[in-house]
Amino acid sequence: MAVKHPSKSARKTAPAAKENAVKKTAAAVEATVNHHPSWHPSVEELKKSIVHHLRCSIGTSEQKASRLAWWQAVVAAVNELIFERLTQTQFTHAQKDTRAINYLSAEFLMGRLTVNNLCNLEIYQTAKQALTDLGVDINEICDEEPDMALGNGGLGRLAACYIDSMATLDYPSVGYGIHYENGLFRQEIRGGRQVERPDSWREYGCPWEVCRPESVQNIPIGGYVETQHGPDDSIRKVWHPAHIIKGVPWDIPVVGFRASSVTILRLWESRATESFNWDVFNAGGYVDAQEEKSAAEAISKVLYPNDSTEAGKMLRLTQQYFFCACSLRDILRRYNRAHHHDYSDFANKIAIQLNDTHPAIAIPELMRLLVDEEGLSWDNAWKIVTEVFAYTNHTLLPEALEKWPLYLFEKLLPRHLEIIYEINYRFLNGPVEAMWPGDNDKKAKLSIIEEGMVKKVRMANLCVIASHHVNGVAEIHSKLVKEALFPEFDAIWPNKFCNVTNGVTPRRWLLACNPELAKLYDEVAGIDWPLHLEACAALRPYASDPTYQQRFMEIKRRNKEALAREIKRLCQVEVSPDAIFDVQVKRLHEYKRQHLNLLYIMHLYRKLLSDPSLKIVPQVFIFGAKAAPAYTLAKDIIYAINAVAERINNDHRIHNQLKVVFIPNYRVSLAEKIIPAADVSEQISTAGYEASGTSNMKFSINGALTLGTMDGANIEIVAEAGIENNFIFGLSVAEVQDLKRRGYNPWNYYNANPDLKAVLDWFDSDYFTPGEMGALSSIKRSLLDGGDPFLVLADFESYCAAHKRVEEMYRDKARWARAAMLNSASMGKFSSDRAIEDYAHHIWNLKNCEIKDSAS
Ligand code: 26Q
Repeated sequence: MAVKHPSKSARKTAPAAKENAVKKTAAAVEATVNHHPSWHPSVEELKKSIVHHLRCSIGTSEQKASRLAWWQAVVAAVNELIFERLTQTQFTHAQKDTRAINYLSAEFLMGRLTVNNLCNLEIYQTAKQALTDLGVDINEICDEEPDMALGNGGLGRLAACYIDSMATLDYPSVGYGIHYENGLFRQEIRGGRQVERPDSWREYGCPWEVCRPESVQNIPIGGYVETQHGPDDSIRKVWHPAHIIKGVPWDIPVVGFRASSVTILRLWESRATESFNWDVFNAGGYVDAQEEKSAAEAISKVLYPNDSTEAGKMLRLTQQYFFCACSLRDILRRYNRAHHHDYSDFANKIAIQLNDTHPAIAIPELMRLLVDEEGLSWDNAWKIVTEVFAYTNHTLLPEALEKWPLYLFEKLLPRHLEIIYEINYRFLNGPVEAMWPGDNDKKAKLSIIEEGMVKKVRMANLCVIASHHVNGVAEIHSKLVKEALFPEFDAIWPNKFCNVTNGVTPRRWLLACNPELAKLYDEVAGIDWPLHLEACAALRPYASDPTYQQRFMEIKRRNKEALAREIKRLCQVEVSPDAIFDVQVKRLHEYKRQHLNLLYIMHLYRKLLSDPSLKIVPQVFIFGAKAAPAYTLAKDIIYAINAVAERINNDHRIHNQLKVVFIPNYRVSLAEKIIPAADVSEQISTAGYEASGTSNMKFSINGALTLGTMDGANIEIVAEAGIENNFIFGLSVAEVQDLKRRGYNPWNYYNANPDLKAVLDWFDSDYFTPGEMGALSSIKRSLLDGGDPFLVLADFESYCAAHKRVEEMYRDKARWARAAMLNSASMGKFSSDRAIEDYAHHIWNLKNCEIKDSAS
């Protein structure tokens, strides 16, 4: 399929040049460029390739092939295009010995790759036509693909958006993570309650991934450290590990938009080493050998389903160490191919980003590799380490900052613990002593080691000390990281702390998931908007134009119709696309306040019951949320939503004016169907608790209006889109802090607001759980006896008022359409391309590297 490609300038047009660009639809563009680049086959060529792979790679025929087989054949055909670019990318980087960013993350929530890759190669229409000609529906076969759910939520999806941008922007980069055998659990709802089922995403193999046995790593673990005394008082530390674990890399190629670069996501799978098994086996310990094998393979078996810390789990720490140790060895191996163990250029060639503290163990591991294995002095090694690492913080919740019991380190990573002590000693007696001489309280507060009954290692402190930059993920969050979480560190290193507001990839979150809106943008903004999301501002002048308003709202309408069909299929509930689609989809957490949303729904239902003539704007409340399996209250909230939904949806007295649906098993592929169909985006966390949020950005891009608090990136979103085009409510961060300082008493709100009281008392009845009195009362208890830690009751009234404004605006169709369009057209800032450029310029000091086509 090799042919020539257009010039780079034709692939990437600067926004300025866009005005003169002939405005074409994406399909027309595809048609005209079809016969140029090597990754743009014609329909006939692609058909030939798919059929070839169906027969020769999958071993079936057009007549017999299942949907799954068709999908596999399409993937094989697409991979052929991608691999050519991959080879070219890696060849170019090696030849130029480029500086690269290594993005370390315990989670990559990739979702499905087929539609995304077809869109990034700009061959979606070609593939659709090819498959139609072959008698196959592209939607049906793409729906066969299991999600790669190797992450919990925001942090994991952010990593996935970021590799898409790194590839698109031609930044030499590698994503490193864990090849979990089971991703985030599949959620089933039985009798209204969440049940967790294993997610075996590669039960039948994943055709996107390639195993790389030539890059296997051996990872030592456990055992003890021997101190060897050499001549002239020199000492040498020798680690005698108890086990060696094998790390097997699986590569997933990530193709940038218009096939710019192909970046690798390298995920490590743990295996038992043959040698160890062999020894035990020979000693007659067959069963022991099998146990050893199971223990080694357990390391990458399952993703921890908590999106806050799970303290003290040996296996979790082992996972973290395992993937960091594999990744660092991989990085060193590649560096040494060109530099032959001369580390003087290491920090010029290598940048490492730590996605939260989960990969923090990479810091002492790199020290260990440089000092113990490569023979560098401590000072030289520390200089390198502090020039290489940067750390992103994603949470302020003190209980969510990772701390590992010392005894786990002693057992698992004895040498790393010694290194951490040394780092800590030098830090406390260096910069801390210099700034606060003799102040032991300061030393205790800033120490990497937390004293107490169970001594702990504070991973965040380690990250801050070793990193050249520490960033938060939205303006307000970064300010709080600096001023509330790490003020002393900021005093020591005033230039270390910075902000990089999160972003999302416009390729997946607009181009691929909302093709009709994408087409409208092609027309008004030119076809390069997926590379320059700010170009979508071209729609703003049309926001008051009735013709465009109608077109925009018709697209929304068709997306709502499609979602209504999906809801019927998944929840057996009939919903009308005429209603407001009000959506809250995210992990279930008290701070995200799904229960505030529920209180409002119950309040509205009560109003409808008490006034049978009341006419409201019909509304559908849509939820999607997974709860951590051990988070009881979160699971109770899911149960309550389902119980309330059941009652409301079957109550004919309210004439279908109100519907509530909980869509099970929320995940990336569902988000792609839900978000383009939303009218209202619920972003209602207690101010100061949501670091950024990223679904808020996806909703706005797709023309939903935000109903939210002044928290995280909501603040920046409404600053761009206009506060008057959204619905802001509730206490601000300062007001939350103030109220907590003064002493917050939820009972005051309960007693003062009869509506609120009535709704809360409802939880104690059996109205929603017939025959089961008080089945929902844990929620009321947490909000009153439990002290309502997230100020749900304090924000209730303001939230109700905001909902009233939603209804009012929705009645004015033109006003709503205008607001929706202005939101969508104002989200340029929230492209992950902007975020990656920020990282590259301000943190990584990274230059991009254009990849020429091998055919040219
Ligand atoms: C840690 C230790 C043991 C087990 C699990 C964990 C763990 C796993 C996942 C801790 C945290 C997470 C995920 C956190 C997360 O998703 N944070 C979100 O990050 C987004 C991207 O920056 C932000 O937009 C969200 O505001 C933030 O909540």
